[in-house]
Amino acid sequence: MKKALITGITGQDGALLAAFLLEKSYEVHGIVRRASLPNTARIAALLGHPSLHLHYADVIDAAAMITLIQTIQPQEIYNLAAQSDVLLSFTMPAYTLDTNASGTLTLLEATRILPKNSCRFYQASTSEIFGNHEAPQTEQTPFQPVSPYGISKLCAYWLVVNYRQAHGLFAANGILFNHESPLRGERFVSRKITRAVAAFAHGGTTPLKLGNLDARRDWGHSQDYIRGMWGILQHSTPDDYILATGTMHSVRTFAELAFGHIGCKLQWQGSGLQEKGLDAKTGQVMIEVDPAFFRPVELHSLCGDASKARKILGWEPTINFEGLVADMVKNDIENYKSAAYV
Ligand code: NAP
Ligand code: G4F
Repeated sequence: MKKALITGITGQDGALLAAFLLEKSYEVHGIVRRASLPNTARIAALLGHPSLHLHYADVIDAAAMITLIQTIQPQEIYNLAAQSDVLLSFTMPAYTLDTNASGTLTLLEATRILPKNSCRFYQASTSEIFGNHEAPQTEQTPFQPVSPYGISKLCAYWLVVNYRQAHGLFAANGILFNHESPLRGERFVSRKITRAVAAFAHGGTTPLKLGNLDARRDWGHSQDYIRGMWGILQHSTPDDYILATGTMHSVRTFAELAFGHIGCKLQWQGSGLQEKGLDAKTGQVMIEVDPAFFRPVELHSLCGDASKARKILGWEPTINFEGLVADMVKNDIENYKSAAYV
């Protein structure tokens, strides 16, 4: 039985990856941070599985991580742990770098001192490392990160490349473009929109406050990207791959599609901070612009070219933008709880 260690198992991707690996008969180990309230809601359905083992740790705690990895001796490590909120990284830059960059270094060191060639290492890299370089982005596109988050992830990217070159480690970067699911964190724009749609569907009246409506992202479904992460570690040689859909939509389009699921056609009125999205039928205000959600530096357009992963790994996304939005809206309407969206 193969053993895998997932850092970030309590997050969106970690929870989906744990389910995927258990399905493949792996012994799955995950690290959980100490919190004052339970933080295992996303893996609730997996708790009690005989092949799932959770350990308290934090990637910032080098001694704990090295001890844990020496004890488990995994064949695969998926480093998904991160402070992954781009806007927050501007207010918590040191914490973001400690977790995302130094945390990755700790894990690479812990992997390096395992018996030679015994463990493969996957790093959750991101399209944020490209910054505002012209879309579509490929593995050859120059890196120009525009946030502390992007900078921390670029440092981790190069550490992975360096450990591969200097120490012969099987270490690979998955450069993933935005991917969402019903488990997406509630502060990210996709989930914020689909939760607001659910609130309106259940009789809510509070307008949704958003930032930049014209930012464009390449949104895919997390389920497809989990399969890609695993595929990157199964290939005979370690390398870095983009996973993306190759299509790009604006936040505005995401909102129009999501609100359409409850029979609301959005009509935009005004501009700048005064712009509002109204229900074309009733005139009710559904969306307002709030500068609190603007970023000090915005990343305007991301669209990935995943030709390399397609050609070498045979990876293809199977769920398109419309399917993703439908899945998220349906799930939020079905599981609606009247908590405010942030
Ligand atoms: P997420 O939902 O925010 O999950 C992050 C995970 O990291 C959580 O389990 C969190 O634990 C854990 N974590 C945070 N700080 C930690 C620390 N110091 N020590 C140990 N664990 C820590 O993120 P996601 O969307 O699943 O993304 C997974 C990874 O892919 C992240 O590295 C992210 O940066 C990267 N990525 C994501 C996307 C995307 O679109 N989703 C795209 C490209 C790259 P708690 O539950 O305790 O907070
Ligand atoms: O949903 P977002 O917060 O995701 P963002 O910044 O693209 O980052 C996500 O994807 C990255 C991959 O490219 C990951 F590495 C990262 O960890 C994370 O998973 O914002 C998307 C866009 C931005 O341009 C933002 O300015 O939506 C815009 N936006 C507009 N209104 C908003 C809002 N974003 C958020 N979070 N909240 C808003 O109200």
